[in-house]
Amino acid sequence: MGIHAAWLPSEAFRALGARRVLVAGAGPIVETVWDEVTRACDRFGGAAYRSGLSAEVPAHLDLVLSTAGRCPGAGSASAASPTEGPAASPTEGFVLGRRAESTTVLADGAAGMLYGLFEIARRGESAFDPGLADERHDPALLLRVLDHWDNVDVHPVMGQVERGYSGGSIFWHQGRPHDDLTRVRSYARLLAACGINAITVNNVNVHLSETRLLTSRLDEVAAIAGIMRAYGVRVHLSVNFAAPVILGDLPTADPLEDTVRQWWAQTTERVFEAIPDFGGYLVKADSEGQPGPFTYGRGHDDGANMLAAALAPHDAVVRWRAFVYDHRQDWRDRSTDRARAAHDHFAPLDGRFHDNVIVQVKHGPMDFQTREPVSPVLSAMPATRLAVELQVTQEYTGQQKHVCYLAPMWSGVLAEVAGQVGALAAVSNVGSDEFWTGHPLAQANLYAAGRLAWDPHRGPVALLDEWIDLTFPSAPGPLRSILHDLMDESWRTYEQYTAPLGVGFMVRPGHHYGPDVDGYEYTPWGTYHFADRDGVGVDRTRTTGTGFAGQYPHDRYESVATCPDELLLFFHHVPYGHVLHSGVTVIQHIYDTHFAGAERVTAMRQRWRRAEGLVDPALYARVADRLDEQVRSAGEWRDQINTYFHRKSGVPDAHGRRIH
Ligand code: GCW
Repeated sequence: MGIHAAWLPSEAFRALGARRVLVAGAGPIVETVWDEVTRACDRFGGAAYRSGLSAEVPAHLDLVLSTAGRCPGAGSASAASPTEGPAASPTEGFVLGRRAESTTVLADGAAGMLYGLFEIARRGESAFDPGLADERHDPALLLRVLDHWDNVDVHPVMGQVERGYSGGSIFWHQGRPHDDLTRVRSYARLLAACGINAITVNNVNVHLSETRLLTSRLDEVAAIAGIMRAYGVRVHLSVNFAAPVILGDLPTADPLEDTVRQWWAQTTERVFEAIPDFGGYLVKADSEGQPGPFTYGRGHDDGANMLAAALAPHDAVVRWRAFVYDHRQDWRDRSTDRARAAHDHFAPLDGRFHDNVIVQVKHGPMDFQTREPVSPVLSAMPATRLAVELQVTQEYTGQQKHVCYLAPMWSGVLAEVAGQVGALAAVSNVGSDEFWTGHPLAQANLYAAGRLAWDPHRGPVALLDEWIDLTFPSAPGPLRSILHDLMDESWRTYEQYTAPLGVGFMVRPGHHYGPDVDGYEYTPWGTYHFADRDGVGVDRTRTTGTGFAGQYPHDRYESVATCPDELLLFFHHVPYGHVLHSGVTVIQHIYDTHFAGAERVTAMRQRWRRAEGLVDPALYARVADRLDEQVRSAGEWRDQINTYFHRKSGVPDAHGRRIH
């Protein structure tokens, strides 16, 4: 099985590879750049020179890539703020411009040179435009990390990759590291080319074998780190808070016990002996059954600060997840609201975390639903370093069987949290699948997550076109417009045929695929819609509801008059006859969007048929298969949702369409 080139087909290097290119600098990442440049030049007829090493360097060069250091006065790195901190890298920025009739990348360091190289590749011929004006490029977010939910072993319920829809892990196979890590190297390259600078190799639910990655299986992590390093990607590890006990060394994991603190300090020292540029720990504690400081009557600040102290000597961070809630709730209890939980637990701790702790917050208050408000935690902790967590793996957005381009959602989130977060963590959608992501078009989500972390202002539509042009370099006009048409609005289409107006869930319990309106209604998971014969939605207002709306510093969500339609049922319980800002009633909106969404998917399938012969036949077939499933599934959603609400409300469809 070959390795799919994704957004780095060799064609992407044609413009660069046909030119005279000088590489100036030293170190392992510069070697990577050199390797890229020489391969491109060999392929496309250009010539590569190495400053100080090549015998003859011609007087005229087309491209100079150099680690010339930060240009005085060109700096865009902002003054220190709580969103920054010790893990800030000063080496990633670069200035792209023209000097002495050559295109130049003057990088702050080797990583900047690598990012500059990929910027040149993205631009193709236009990178060599004599009129190119100087541009400074710096990442908006210093930590841009992809979190893998990979297990070493195959978990009996979750499989090898938890919520993974792309085959097995790219790191482990049958309980051991893959013999051949070539794929991991290609992966590192793809990550760097979209701006990602860190990965967490294992699942946040840390089972026994994965707990050992910290100690007796550390060499496996070091091997991955060795490959990633060449592309400027640092490796992080999800750790089990109870590791000192589970690994059999201590009777307690109490974060205030000296023996426990020493255990972590010594263990962490050994990690750095094996992986000198290790990035840090990721922790899911006291959440969905994972161990945590609550067991010892300690707080999340105690737990996080203990690990932070162990990591502090090494310029590394602990990311501590704010995804903490009661997953054993009684559905009869209307006072508990899962949406409130992260803010209730973490906002009071603002200012109590060490400066190498990053509190990692899911973008919405619930759990990666198709539509959620932005988590209020992200504006409630100004004295804490924060990461926003996105889910690239499509657990609730079609599981890589449905086309669902998520960048429009993420851009909205990032616009709201600008200035409040210094890091972006994205749950990976990658696996051993030949197209990396199961659905080949889901590669665009991975690409966009990295690119948005680098530059959140880049529009989702521009990013989509960028991805299409790179991935399908020979895309003639028709193919580009087919892909654009299929993907651009696909998130909104998915929203149309699934749970309405921000109410969320309504998925089959366990695997979370396909409709089951009441699947979670009487369960302990805290994900309810409260539909009855009169209305639907969750009253989260301050005045009559759970009070969640009061966690925001503004009042937009409190009143139905100001709450946006798409979040109405997240915040309010309303009668079916309630008229939306759009002018239609809630019940009619449900019928209309479900018919429209499913119809749109059928049209997408039709449209894709015109791509036959324009793309690689295997990719064509894979997308075609997935679209068949999406058509089937969207019809299932439409019928179950419409029938359910028709039966509950007794209100007929104004247009007399078929409801079962
Ligand atoms: O969305 C839920 C998933 C769990 C996941 C959890 C989390 C890794 O259903 O599979 O566990 O979120 O984010 O920790």
